[in-house]
Amino acid sequence: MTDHRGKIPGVPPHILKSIFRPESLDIVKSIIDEQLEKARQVLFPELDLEEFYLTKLYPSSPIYALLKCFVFKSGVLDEILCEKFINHLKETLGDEIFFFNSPFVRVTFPSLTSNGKNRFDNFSFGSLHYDFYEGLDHRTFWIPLHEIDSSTGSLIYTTDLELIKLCGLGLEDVNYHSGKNEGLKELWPLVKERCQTILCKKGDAVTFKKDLLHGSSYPVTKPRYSIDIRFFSKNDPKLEKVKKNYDYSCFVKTFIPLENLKDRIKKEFEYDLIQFYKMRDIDNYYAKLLRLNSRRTLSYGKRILKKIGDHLKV
Ligand SMILES: O=C(O)CCC(=O)C(=O)O
Ligand SMILES: [Fe+2]
Repeated sequence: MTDHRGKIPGVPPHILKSIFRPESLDIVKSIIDEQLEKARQVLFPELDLEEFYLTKLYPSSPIYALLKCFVFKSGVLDEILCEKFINHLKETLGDEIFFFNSPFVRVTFPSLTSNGKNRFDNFSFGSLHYDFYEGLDHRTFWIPLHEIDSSTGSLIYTTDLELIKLCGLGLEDVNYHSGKNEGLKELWPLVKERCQTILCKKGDAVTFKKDLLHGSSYPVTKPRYSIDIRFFSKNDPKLEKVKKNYDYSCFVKTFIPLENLKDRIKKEFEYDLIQFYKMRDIDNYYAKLLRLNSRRTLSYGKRILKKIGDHLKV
């Protein structure tokens, strides 16, 4: 059996209690705020911060792709890779560990829309989906930067097989933030009723595997900041296959060994930012980034990358 998605309940997530120092999380949050402000200044100086949030930040906004470059380049992993966390990683995955170079920075807030204009559904960035990378047996770590309660919105998940089967493999693939897939609306009440919501204290992290159907809910009255990162063992049998299939993505160029991670990640994202500045044609670049992040448009991605290469030569 290779692809279990939509077929098995999955293992519920595990909460790692007090794994991060609250002070470190405060630093990460302030880096994110600073870098968001920098993104606004560079890209949309004509908008004030409120307008910028309202119109430019929404679940599939390319600003988030840019934000994560800024944020990871600024050293958030210096704060996150503390001794407790590294010990946990080694206990779980052994001594030789890779970082899957596709981290996310999530900033959501109550007035967040689905597309920069309207709100279509009650989920946030992640509609229900699996973190599934060619079957790699990775661990996802969802790291909120403050206490998570009913006011902040949260990670949601389900192990309810009936709901899982109804969702099938489809939820991830359907662009349901765009409101185009009306059919899925019928599922929303069930999703709301059957999904579990995670609550955690500042300093806790949530970890889960590829078999868990999960998503996130919108904040109600307070913003929600979190980052999510993935690690896997160097001995993972699926490693070669994944490498081959992800080579062409802008952000998943490499798997970084844990030992070099703090420095390497800064260089990786520095590089991505340089590419970004060189492109100048920002809107177009966004479109390319989004496309390149999709597994199904790999051949398209190859063509675009070639074009980007040509463009840079000019
Ligand atoms: O934080 C979110 O909105 C989604 C998180 C997620 O999908 C993940 O951590 O894999
Ligand atoms: Fe996810």
